[in-house]
Amino acid sequence: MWYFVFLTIVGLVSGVSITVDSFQVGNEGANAIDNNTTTFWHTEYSPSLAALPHSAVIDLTHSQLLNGFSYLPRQDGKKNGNIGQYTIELSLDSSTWALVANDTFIDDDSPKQTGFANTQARYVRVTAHTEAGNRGSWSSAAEFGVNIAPTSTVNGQWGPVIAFPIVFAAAVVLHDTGKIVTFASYKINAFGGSGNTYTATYDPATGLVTERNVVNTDHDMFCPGMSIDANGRAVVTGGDDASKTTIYDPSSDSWIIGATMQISRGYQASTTLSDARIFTIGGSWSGGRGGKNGEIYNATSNAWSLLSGCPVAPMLTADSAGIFRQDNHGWLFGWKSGSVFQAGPSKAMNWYETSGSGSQTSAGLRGSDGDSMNGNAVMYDAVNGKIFTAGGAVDYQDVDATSNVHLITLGTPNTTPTVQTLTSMNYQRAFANAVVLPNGKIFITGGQVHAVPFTDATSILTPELWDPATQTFTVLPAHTVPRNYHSIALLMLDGRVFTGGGGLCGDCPTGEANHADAQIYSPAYLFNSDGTAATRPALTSVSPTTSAVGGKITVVADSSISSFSLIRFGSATHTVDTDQRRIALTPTTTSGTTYTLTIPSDSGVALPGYWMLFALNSAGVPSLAKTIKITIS
Ligand SMILES: *[C@@H]1O[C@H](CO)[C@@H](O)[C@H](O)[C@H]1NC(C)=O
Ligand SMILES: *[C@@H]1O[C@H](CO)[C@@H](O)[C@H](O)[C@H]1NC(C)=O
Ligand SMILES: *[C@@H]1O[C@H](CO)[C@@H](O)[C@H](O)[C@H]1NC(C)=O
Ligand SMILES: *[C@@H]1O[C@H](CO)[C@@H](O)[C@H](O)[C@H]1NC(C)=O
Ligand SMILES: [Cu+2]
Repeated sequence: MWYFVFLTIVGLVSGVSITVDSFQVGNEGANAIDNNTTTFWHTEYSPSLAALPHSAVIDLTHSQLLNGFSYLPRQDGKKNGNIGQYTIELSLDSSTWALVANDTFIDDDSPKQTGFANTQARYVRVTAHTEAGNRGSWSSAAEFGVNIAPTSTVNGQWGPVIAFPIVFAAAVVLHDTGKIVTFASYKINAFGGSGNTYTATYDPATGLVTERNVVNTDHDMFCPGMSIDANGRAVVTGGDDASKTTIYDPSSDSWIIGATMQISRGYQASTTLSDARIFTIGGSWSGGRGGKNGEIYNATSNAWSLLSGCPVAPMLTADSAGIFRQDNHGWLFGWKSGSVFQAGPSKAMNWYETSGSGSQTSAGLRGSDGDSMNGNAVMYDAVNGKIFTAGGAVDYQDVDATSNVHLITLGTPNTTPTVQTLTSMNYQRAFANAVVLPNGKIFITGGQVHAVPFTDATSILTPELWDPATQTFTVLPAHTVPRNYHSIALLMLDGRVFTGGGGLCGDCPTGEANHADAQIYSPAYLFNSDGTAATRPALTSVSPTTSAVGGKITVVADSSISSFSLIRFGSATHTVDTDQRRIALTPTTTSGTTYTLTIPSDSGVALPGYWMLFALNSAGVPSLAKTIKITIS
């Protein structure tokens, strides 16, 4: 089933009209605003051929606050006229125009979005400067749509959609700049190749996105495992090129060839450990099926070693598609003394020990929860060993997701944790993303009720926020673009949440869709009750910025601070972000607005690597984060 979201349907019913520079009889401009995806606008090709550029002006009948434009290419399986490079201009009077977007649409039939800062306008002009495949001088469109900017901030607010040059399925936040590096596959909008990966980096400081095709590591990093190591480098393993390791080092902005794994993998998960090594397990999606037992990476020696005592069998789901799916996307948490706690997605939970050749111990069941493939698990309070789990489905696909929520409380390794069943989410979700905020609340976004990769049918566009104090959910404003299979979400240094991606189905069959875009959510804590921006406390000095576990950090703020938190820099792909975790910090001494913070002494709680330090005032408004590096000793 085809699915597309218009915040505003610019349909004839409302008096909205369209004027085009050219049309073929039978393919008039009105077809682009009739909310009928079968009909489409096409510029004239017979008896004469109209030349590029082509334009369409939509008259909304009255001025409105706009923040985006949507384009659905023709849906009849042909590509002629797909718009390539385009500009969007806005006007109050159809005579003075302001350029708000200048970008290029990918040449496929997925719905496209482009956003811009809130602008008051009555007229919207889209100009096609090229045909996306340079096949001819035509333009065509099944539908155009306009997004009305949100005005309420009571439950936070979504910003405009940010157009990306790639359909990304994985992303990482950089500790030095706060930039977000996203990556797709060997093509910008399709997976299944070898030897290269298209990446795109978003810079929150400028709003710019830069594209880069990474070829030097000879690695299609689609459907990988990923963990950020003790030095802030993203260690990306397997996927389409199933044995490879590629390391992204933010300090040199370089992609580095790492050691090949002992076992080829795709859809494995990995996690950084208390001793700075990285453990991985599972991954029968690629590189052969079955036997994807644990192995461990030492970044210092750049070597992978098998852990013969860490079998994958105890953590398999009972997926009806067999082993291909049963060992995918483990919910792994590095914990004390080099241990790994596996919280899901299987209903069985396990401990893996990584010293010597490793060992495995059952950790019991996750309450009455079933297998929860493509659900979420977040360690939102590491000091107290608290893991929140939500959603997922018994099979990878073609089944309904659950809205189940569980709270796991870890003790010492190899002991059975406490599991509580909590109030469910408002929505069933598989392929959602969950992000812990500085205040400990968990933002859950996207996903669909009926789990099916690549489709947007049964999408949940309404995020919700879990409050650990009340253990209940608040429903939040809807986002613009569906975020399902292959979508990601990550906390940013400024306390907002970056979401995006989804798809990677190339010339997606009918009903499937690519999403080459992102959208940023600003939580309610960034607004005053009248909708103006809240005044944020600032961290004027943090010293030292590198601390061993158990060390003390002196923080000077510009105003009174009520609480602090550390959140480890995240990496996300396929609903998995084993890097994010949160530590609530209470100052040990306070003098005026100078605070002394003590880093937890256990590196299984405070994993080595880079963390965001947030200070929150009494109104719950977080500062911009300062980056802290935690070392083992
Ligand atoms: C547009 O079409 C969809 C699907 O046919 C329908 O659900 C929706 O109500 C229509 N919207 C308007 C404004 O007509
Ligand atoms: C959409 O347009 C097609 C082609 O003109 C027509 O057959 C169909 O009935 C229309 N659908 C709706 C819901 O109006
Ligand atoms: C849009 O971007 C293209 C490519 O960068 C550039 O050549 C062109 O001048 C820009 N158009 C406008 C109107 O700024
Ligand atoms: C990782 O390798 C280095 C260099 O060989 C070694 O010194 C270190 O002990 C290893 N780390 C662990 C946890 O084994
Ligand atoms: Cu995938």
